[in-house]
Amino acid sequence: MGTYSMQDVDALVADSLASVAALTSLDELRAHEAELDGKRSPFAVLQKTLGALEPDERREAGARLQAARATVREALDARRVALEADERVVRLTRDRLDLGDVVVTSVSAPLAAGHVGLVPSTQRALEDVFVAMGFTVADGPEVETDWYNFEALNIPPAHPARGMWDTFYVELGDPETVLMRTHTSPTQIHLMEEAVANGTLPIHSVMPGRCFRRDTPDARHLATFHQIEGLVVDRGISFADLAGVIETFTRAYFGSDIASRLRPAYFPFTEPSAEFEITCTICRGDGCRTCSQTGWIELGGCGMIDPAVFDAVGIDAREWSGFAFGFGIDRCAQMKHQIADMRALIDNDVRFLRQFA
Ligand code: FA5
Repeated sequence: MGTYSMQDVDALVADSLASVAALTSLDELRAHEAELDGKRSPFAVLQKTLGALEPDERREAGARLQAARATVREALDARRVALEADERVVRLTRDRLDLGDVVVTSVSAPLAAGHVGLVPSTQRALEDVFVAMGFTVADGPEVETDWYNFEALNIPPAHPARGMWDTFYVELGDPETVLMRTHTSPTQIHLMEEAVANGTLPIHSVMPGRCFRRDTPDARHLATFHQIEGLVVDRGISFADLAGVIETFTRAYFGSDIASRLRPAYFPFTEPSAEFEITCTICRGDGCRTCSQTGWIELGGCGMIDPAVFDAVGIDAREWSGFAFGFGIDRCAQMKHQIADMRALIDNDVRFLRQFA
């Protein structure tokens, strides 16, 4: 910091403006700002000498210094704006994406398309097997009357067999007269009534659909599940026909390496009755949590139509005979795809669902 006099002011301004013009970066500007326009500037030094002057001289010199400092400050401000603009351009140029290097794979991610769920696709696969065996496919209501779900199936009110199906009743009409069907067997009754009314016996049909029970969900049960009912009414039908259909179905759907068996059972609407089981596909028969350590999984019930059922729908049991079966569709899906816990079917976990796209 030298010593200056007021004669130097114009030269000092010229020097300062030249120094400002020579600044090449904001960092440089910050480093020299105090020398050009701050406490260390020649103008600040001169300011301190004003006290020694006469008042008139002091006023004039003060005004000149202020003007000089204002000139330098304006030049500094203008240089700062220009340097900021330059540096922004440098930054933007450095950060700019070179589109030549960018491979654009898609403008927007493709929307994930949904697909048919495992239970409906299993239902279709089962229908295909039975259609190939000569069955037609029929449909029935999910809300039924007591008569179709129980009575016509030889399950009168207060019959202990009603305990086999824990029922959701609908608040409609007299108490416990309207209900969510507990199985697809009531559709058999509708089909037989229609065939009698229209004179279209024999019947060879399967009837898939949703069923409802007050069952506690577990590895093999849901409260809303699906069954596929089968009904054959013709002349001269025997248990051998039933066993043959079940055997043919098992091989066609599960493949010949899966063992199946019929075990004596009781259903009020068939006589004799049987339960149909296959080797548990989760443990291959060794026993696991899914099959309650038995090595076998029950797929459904079946049997020869009880004459009391023929009576209820007006079919002459001396002329006609028949069999029926009812399998769990969810159970079939579970065994076909080795799903340890049936509740996965209703969890809606996309990682599970995607496996069956
Ligand atoms: C019946 O429902 C009889 N209507 C089957 C029948 C039809 C017998 C025709 C004779 C003649 P059952 O309650 O056992 O039977 O059920 C049959 C199958 O439905 C079971 O083996 C199982 O595969 C499936 N099922 C039953 N309850 C459930 C449930 N809560 N969740 C999932 N599947 C079930």
